[in-house]
Amino acid sequence: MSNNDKVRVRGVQVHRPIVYGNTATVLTAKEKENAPPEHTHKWTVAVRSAASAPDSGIVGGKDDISHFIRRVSFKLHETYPNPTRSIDKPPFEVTETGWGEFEIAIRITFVSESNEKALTIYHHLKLHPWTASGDPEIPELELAIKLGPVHSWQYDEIVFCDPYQSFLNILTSHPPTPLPKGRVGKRAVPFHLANLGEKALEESRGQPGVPEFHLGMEKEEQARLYNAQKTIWAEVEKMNGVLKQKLIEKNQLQKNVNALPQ
Ligand code: SLL
Repeated sequence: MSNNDKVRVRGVQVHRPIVYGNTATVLTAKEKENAPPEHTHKWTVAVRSAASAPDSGIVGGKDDISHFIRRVSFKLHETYPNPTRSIDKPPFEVTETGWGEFEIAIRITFVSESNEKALTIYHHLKLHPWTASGDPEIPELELAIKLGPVHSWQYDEIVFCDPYQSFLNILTSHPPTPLPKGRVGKRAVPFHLANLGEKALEESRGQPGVPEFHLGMEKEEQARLYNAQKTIWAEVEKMNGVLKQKLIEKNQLQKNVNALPQ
């Protein structure tokens, strides 16, 4: 390391896209044999690169992210033995079986060249499929099996501001694979925000695809936010009308009160 490497490069920001979350499936009869009797699901929680490898069958993970991530620690529910699982090399993931959903604290430690503080993010382990509103919150296992694997993933970008020269060199020599522009083939089904269920299964012709993050999702998210804003505006307008009406009523009542004999 030369002295120059210890200097921060001011004004530079480097973004690295990641995904974190989990996949879950209902235990098969064979898997059940090797699991505690109350366990119903098998799941994998992971931190990966955002781009997916074609036909890999997994969400994200095309790029190796160990040039900037040194360790990922997953803090599981205390019902698990040794609940803090530290993973020092890729794939940064933990596979377990269990019966319940819980919050997982994910602590990401960066390589020492970065001089960056560790980052903690949270993921709510999702085992049960989303169903159309009105359905029971936790669908029967048979329906869950029919619906296929549950995917709950979050896209995020880690931003390194004013990186050290040596770290900047590492980052720039490992550019991330750009996300695809839109949906590719069967990797179609949306996930964390979608109201999945039997309808989504029908739409995917009974074959749920493995979801993939793509650039079109940003536009879809924008459209969702815009629609939500429009709904709120309409609601505010309506409530303003109600308020106006109530004020008129109040003034009238006040007048009546004032007109009462003392
Ligand atoms: C719930 N608050 O009640 C959550 C807790 C805990 C899940 C879920 C396995 C533990 C074991 C397991 O699934 N724990 O291996 O004994 O839903």
